[in-house]
Amino acid sequence: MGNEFRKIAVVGLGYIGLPTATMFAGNGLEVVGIDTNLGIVNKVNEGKVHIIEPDLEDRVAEAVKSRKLRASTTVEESDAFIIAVPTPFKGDHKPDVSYVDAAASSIAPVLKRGDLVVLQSTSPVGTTLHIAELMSKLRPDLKFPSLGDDVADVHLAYCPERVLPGKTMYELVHNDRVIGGVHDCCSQKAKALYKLFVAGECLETDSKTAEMAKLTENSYRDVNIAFANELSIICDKLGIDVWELIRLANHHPRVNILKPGPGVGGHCIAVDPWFIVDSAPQEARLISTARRINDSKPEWVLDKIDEALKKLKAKDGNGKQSVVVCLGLSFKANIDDLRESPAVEIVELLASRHSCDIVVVEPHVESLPSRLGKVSNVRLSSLSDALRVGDIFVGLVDHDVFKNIPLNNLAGKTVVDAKGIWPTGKSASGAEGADSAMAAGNSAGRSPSRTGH
Ligand code: SAJ
Repeated sequence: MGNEFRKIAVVGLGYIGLPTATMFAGNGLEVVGIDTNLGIVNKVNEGKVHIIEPDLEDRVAEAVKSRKLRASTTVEESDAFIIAVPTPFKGDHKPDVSYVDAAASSIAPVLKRGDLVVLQSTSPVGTTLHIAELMSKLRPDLKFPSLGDDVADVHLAYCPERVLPGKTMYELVHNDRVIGGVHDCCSQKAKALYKLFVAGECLETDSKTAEMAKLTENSYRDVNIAFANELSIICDKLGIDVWELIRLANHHPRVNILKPGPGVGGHCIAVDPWFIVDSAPQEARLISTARRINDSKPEWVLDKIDEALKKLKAKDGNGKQSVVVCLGLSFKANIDDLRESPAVEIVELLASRHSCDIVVVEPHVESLPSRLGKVSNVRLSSLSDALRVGDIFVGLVDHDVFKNIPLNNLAGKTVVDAKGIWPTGKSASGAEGADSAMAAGNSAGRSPSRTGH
């Protein structure tokens, strides 16, 4: 198949849409990126970006300069359309596909025979067929693909994204992709499009299987993290160091346990499994239990901080109030992304339960997020200041900078390590005086250490 695509439109210039648009532009296509947010559109047209992702800004600047990429608030006629808009869930864990519907409705008026429409947003099973119906109503003059009828004027496919934030530009090219056409001819056409820059394999299937594949991948990770989190709670009860346990168990050739932590954050893993639960509530028992286990972990960490505060109070009599240092706010290590972060939730709950001073260290942000900014007993601080004033140190995110804290600096402090920043074990040398880590797996009475990862 020759290159049948001259111009494409990418609807939604977020974490996935903008890098995808930039890839196509960098591979010679004329790309128009569409976003309803005028601020984003203006920024992209200046060759700048509104999200932090290694390598993205330079590539956007290059693509805009070469006039291959531009942004607009309105959809234009193109040969292919990629929908990459958010699909959040509502309060009751029900998926909200209104942005997908809005994107499909905005594309419909400019569609012509032979065009390709690809849905990339993480979506409940059946969404691709649903937008075929929606567009069919808006454009009765065009024939859209449907189950059992493979003759159509417009091709339609679901093609999920599986890149890891922080490695997006590399993984976009090198990851294998699942391409789910409503019919085989739709898959083939979508594959021809992605093969313009994807070096990984493009695996063809139908749209429902592709939708389920995306949800399955993130649910698989969620269930496995829940297993690790449950183990950490059991081990705490039994006085076993979970990090040591996992390290030993993972020496089995067919065991690979993930890491426990303060909960699961980010905009994907904590959300996507609910889409499966919503589609099959009676059947998705393990998946929904895992979600609940991971969602309940912040409360458990909070109970551990409560215990540490009580213990310290009993030790110090009615003396001064303890200062609690919370290390990390982002949803995972070495990034600035605070979305759905369990660390933010823990700090917020801690401040609502206790009047003590809470010192937050998050080297990747310049100010506290708005939900913490107005809380009077919470302040953002440098690590050195926190090490000077803190009594209780709560490890919430395993940033490298925290792993490198000289252990002597924690001597005499109480440590609640929810993330295995200082897994206990072999080299507890420096922190002999620490009344050490008790949460999320670190059993009481052992000194923090930096080995064991
Ligand atoms: N986490 C743990 N223990 C672990 C691993 C992760 O507690 O052993 C926590 C992290 O701290 C974080 C959360 O899970 O709070 C999610 O982090 P992550 O690194 O597992 O995943 P994300 O959300 O950055 O990206 C995931 C990836 N999916 C899978 O690995 C199956 C990525 O490939 C997807 O493209 C992305 O979701 C997405 O956009 O769906």
